[in-house]
Amino acid sequence: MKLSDTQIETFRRDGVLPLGRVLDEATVASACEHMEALQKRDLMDNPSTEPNRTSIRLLNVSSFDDWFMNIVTNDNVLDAAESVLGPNIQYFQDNTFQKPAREGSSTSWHQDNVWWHADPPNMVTIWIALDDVDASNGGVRYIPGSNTGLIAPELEINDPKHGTYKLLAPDQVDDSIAVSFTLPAGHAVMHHCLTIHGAPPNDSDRLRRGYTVHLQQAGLLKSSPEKCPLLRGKLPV
Ligand SMILES: O=C(O)CCC(=O)C(=O)O
Repeated sequence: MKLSDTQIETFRRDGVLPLGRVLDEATVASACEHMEALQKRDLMDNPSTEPNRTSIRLLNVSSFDDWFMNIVTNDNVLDAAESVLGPNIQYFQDNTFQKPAREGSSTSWHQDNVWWHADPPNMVTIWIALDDVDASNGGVRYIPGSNTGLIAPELEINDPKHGTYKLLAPDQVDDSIAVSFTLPAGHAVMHHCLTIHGAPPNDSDRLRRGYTVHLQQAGLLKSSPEKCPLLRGKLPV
């Protein structure tokens, strides 16, 4: 279902919008089964930025198991994206994030477009809860209104697995205005590629699994349609 004018206005102002339910229970259960199967194949990546903490991640998950394209092409996902990106939509990436009970690591504050360099910044992420997710098990936090421009990140991360890169330092972010959402499994939040977001560690006794779909206005990043299929509308000529 397309977003209402009020929802679009909220998204444009805040850079973040809860979408409500996008996946039914059966699809959530299948997604968890497919994630588990990938984990057994030992494909998951474990970005180790915090000692004694674990995040289990797989980038571009649909390239390993194309079942996930069922979610990428789900009408609830694409209708929400189309409401803000327009009719021409192209895949960019889809990822899984699994943060185990009591040891799931935090996600530092960041803006996705620091990596994507989309200009104009017409890209969105739809973060879908595969477990019931809220503030207590490491729900993603967003800084409303931060979707106005890039901030040069100053926090150096030395990840033994992924080398050195920079994210936003805590003093670059006014976290007193951060918002997070209570998401039953199957519910989603959409954020703009400039919106600052991050997540606390999972200190709860509940698993925290999420799946993200990253979409671009078709043709924006000049991605090849073989790797990044057109999902709606047409590519610019
Ligand atoms: O789930 C997380 O902790 C990170 C998610 C994220 O960074 C994203 O959706 O862009």
